[in-house]
Amino acid sequence: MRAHSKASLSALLAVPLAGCGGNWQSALDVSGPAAISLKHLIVLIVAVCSVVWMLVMVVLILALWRKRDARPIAPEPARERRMTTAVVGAVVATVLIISTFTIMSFLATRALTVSGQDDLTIRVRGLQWWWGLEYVGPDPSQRFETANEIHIPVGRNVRLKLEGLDVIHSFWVPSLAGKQDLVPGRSNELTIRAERAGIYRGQCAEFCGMQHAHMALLVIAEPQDEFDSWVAAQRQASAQPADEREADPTSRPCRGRTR
Ligand SMILES: [Cu+2]
Repeated sequence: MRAHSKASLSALLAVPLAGCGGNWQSALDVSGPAAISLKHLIVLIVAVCSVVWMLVMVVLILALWRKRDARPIAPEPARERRMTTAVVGAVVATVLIISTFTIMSFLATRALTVSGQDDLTIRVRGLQWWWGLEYVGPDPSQRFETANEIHIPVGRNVRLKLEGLDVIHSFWVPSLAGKQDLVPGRSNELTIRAERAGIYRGQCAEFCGMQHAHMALLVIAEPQDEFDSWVAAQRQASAQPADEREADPTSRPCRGRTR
């Protein structure tokens, strides 16, 4: 094979395989129990559907091949019984497969909201086009707010209370959990958990206006001590500007420009 042909083949294979892992926003590169169960469900459904598709193709090809033979318009009774058995068997198999997938999907979706005693609670507000976050605790004075960046401790359940304040949004961090909508006037819940430290990208998964594609967020999973340090820093009072020059943002030099 010539060099440029090999390069073209490699590039062609790289496109479909690029979404199979190693990405920081991928339903196939998972780190949380909910995302792992969803990944298993995806793989199972794709595998079963692939087998069914191949069986249908084989039967279709055989039927087209055998059609060349001259067949009577009215089949004999024994042949008709075989055809009836095949059709009934196919219908039963279809009902069983679809019912199994429906039950498994229901159980996997219900597991997204399972929570425990150790939960850290964060109120997530969806707005056009950003994410407002409030770390909720038993003591109101310990609460604080951030935006677009969720810090969580590794190995702990984090309960997200989801609220839409303007239109419907959808919270989705595919490496950690499934999607859950943020609906105005209604409170939904989602539990996320990261089993390993890292940065996981999330994205609004419901079209919510012209800037919807830019409505991303980051989940930063870190060890408990680092998370505690970050929380302590967030609870500190804001630093006040020392003079008028620091208080006036227009007086600061632009980044990347020398004066
Ligand atoms: Cu959106």
